[in-house]
Amino acid sequence: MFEYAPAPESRDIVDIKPSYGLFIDGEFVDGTGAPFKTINPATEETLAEVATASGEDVDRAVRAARKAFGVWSAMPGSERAKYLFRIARIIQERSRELAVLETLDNGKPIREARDVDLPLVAAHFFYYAGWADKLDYAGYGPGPKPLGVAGQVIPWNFPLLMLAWKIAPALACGNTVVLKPAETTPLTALLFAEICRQAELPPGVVNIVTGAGETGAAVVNHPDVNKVAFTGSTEVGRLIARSVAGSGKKVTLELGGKAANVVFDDAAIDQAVEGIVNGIFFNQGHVCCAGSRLLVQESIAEELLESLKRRLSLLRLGDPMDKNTDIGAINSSAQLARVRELSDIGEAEGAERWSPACALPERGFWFPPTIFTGVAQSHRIARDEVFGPVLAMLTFRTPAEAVEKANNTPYGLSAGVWTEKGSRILWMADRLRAGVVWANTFNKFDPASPFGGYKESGYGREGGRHGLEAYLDV
Ligand code: TXE
Repeated sequence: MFEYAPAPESRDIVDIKPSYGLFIDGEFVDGTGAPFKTINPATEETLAEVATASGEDVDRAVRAARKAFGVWSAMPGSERAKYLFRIARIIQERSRELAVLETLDNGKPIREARDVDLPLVAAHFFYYAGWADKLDYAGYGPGPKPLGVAGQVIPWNFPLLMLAWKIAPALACGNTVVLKPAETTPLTALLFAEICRQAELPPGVVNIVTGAGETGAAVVNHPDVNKVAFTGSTEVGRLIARSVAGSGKKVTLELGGKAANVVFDDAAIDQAVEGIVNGIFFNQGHVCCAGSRLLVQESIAEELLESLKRRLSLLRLGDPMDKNTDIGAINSSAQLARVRELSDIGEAEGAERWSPACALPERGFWFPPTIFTGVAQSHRIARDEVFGPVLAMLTFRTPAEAVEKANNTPYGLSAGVWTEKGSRILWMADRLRAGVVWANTFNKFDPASPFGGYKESGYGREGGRHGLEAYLDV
């Protein structure tokens, strides 16, 4: 039989330099900290050496952003919009290059980087470009003001998309930015810096400082930063909230999750199976809103599990640059160790572990798609965020029990409901303590809709009109 097998995407379309500096005041400059290496997690090959920004470098970046704030905030919104539209268009023009670089640095399948991440990145810039000259009409009353310099720290799971979520609304509102990408995925943020130059964005409006947690701490604690935006672990989110308490800085935190994907006995099973797979195996499960807890109505649990196992057996794990790949590499050895540890604990606590037969490449960081059954709510596999391709399956009998179990988590970022009954969707959505509830779908994003969590998943909203509030004094 003929099998469609397109050639792997070529890495030759990206020009990866041997070393990268910091982007401050419109220039690439050396960092004074010790440089670090960023690797391709699928091969463990070093991609480049990247500068570490010390406190002194961060201070330089914040001063550049402060100076640029005068110019940028005074510019008519319609002018700021032109820059943002220009950036959005360049992202579209260079999206193949950006997608390849994202895949090399992150390990995610090229198909996802190309078809999901990049279109959403451009969409965020287009969307917020549209707001830049309409802030007076956003319902806040006359003359909402930008906050000043925004210090933004982002994670490694969607490096460019998280950058877009942070930078686009900040700039649209007239703020300037110092952004720190994650230490395992700094390269696309640095290519974005090049795009800012190509768009002739005034120097200092966007500054990119690379480095690890210490650099991030220097950004959020800098006294001249007015607004802190963080996406990452709940643990670091807590540290940040404590360290900026009383400083007068506005803070938004987007932290972890342990979403329930709830399947009722009247759901379209094939569609639900696709949604469950997308919910937990998209991006190797490195997704804050991943549907990591599957709650299935007892009467269909066996049938659903069988379908799910058959579907998992068809997933292709391997070279992220291959356009056929469904599951790429785990982003780092540290994350792989965490996924392994929590999975081992799952087994030790008595849950049953299943993965399809699947050969893992010898080099790189890999973990097979995995389902745990016989899971109790007290098991850590049902409570902790694994942030990997690991699904914990539980069952329920009544809608009330489904709600109780779904809400039995310290997190509250997202949830999914699968049923053919419209009234039940509304009944569930009303009761689920989650910032997003998807119905008969999962992991759907739109720049026009707000995103954010309840409880330990953080506070503040990103996206939509609500996303502007984080960057304005009204
Ligand atoms: O996160 P960190 P890690 C969860 C997920 C994952 C776990 C650990 O469960 O397994 O967190 O991942 C910067 N001050 N999420 O260790 O450390 C850091 O350099 C300021 C969920 O990678 O929170 C990076 O840029 N910044 C999540 C960013 O914080 C600091 C996405 C995130 O890293 C800092 C990622 C400090 N003291 C992980 N320490 C989500 N919500 O999507 C570190 N950083």
